[in-house]
Amino acid sequence: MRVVEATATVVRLPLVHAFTTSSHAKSWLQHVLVELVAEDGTVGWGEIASPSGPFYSSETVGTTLLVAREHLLPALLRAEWEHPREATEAWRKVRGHEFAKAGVDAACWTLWAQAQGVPLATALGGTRTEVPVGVSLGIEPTVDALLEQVQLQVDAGYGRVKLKIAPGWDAEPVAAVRAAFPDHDLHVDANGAYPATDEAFAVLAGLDRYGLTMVEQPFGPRDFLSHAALAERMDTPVCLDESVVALDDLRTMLALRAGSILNIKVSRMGGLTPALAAHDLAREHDVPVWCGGMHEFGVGRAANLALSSLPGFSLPSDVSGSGKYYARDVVVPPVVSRDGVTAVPTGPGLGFDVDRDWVIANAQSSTTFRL
Ligand code: OSB
Ligand code: MG
Repeated sequence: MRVVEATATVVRLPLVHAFTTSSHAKSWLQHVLVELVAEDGTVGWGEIASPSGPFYSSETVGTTLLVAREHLLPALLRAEWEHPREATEAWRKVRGHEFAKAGVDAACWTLWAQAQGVPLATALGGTRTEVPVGVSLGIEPTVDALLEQVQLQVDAGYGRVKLKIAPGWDAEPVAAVRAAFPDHDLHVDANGAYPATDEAFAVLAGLDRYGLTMVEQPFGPRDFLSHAALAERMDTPVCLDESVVALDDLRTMLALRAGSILNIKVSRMGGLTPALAAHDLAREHDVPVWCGGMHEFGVGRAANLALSSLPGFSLPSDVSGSGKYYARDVVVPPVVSRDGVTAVPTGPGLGFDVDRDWVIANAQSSTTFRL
């Protein structure tokens, strides 16, 4: 295949409910939609889901646009490829910038699936027709406000709830949610907010009493050793997110026993191609995986859903319905979850229609490249 036109469009969507993590608060998101057009007119979409600020990773919307514009898209426009895996070879020499790569890689995959006339999930090797999903809840101003949010999502049918924690917002909210929902599948995510101190180890190990499914990324991204030490000390499984941006990081996690569950994020790992490789390696080592999210709009959400249909994704993924975050999505109809599952679409390519007119009318900026 040959891509003859590539467009990067910045779209901003307001969140229905403000979301706060250990690092920052947001009430809207700004993602970059990548639209590729092949020689024969086939279209593929991908989403660069980087946060605006460099707090989850070092990337920002600005850096992803720069790298896509100056490196990834020009390289892709020069490439001739038969399979999306070969397309990613075009930017093999670009180090880092995983979010930027992920949006372009996913667009290549949806383009290829569309050209083959198969659903993206099938193109990736997915086998499930529906995916169990959970929700991620941010830090709230009060424990009561958090309980209200959990109730809202439990009522919406979500069987797994993940709570964001941070030093000072951990045992107390977790104890309250556990008391109110004694049998629910609960897990916590610290986004690397804890220092590797004795006090932090004690607080985290103390969470064992709440029967959590996992504790996700308590320490900094590069700190595999503290994760390994905590995993040794805790009964609750440790899951890595920010630490694993490349397959080599997963090898390190396995070798050091720094985690026993992997959160695979398409954005964090640089696309569906590396995400598939991580899935395969984790599966070889009997490490359960689930698909994490970055509050994706419909395009990225559809890619996450397709990926989650692979057999190794044995834990609920963060692919809740679009409505958990957005009143208005960029795909029509939006991604919908019922009773804690999201159906994998059966149509070719992305399986959701991008509302192109709305995207163009609401774009903050748009840049097109042609061969
Ligand atoms: O760590 O999973 C995370 C959102 C922004 C940054 C980091 C994370 C998250 C989420 C969102 O938890 C989950 C979702 O997209 O539903
Ligand atoms: Mg996380």
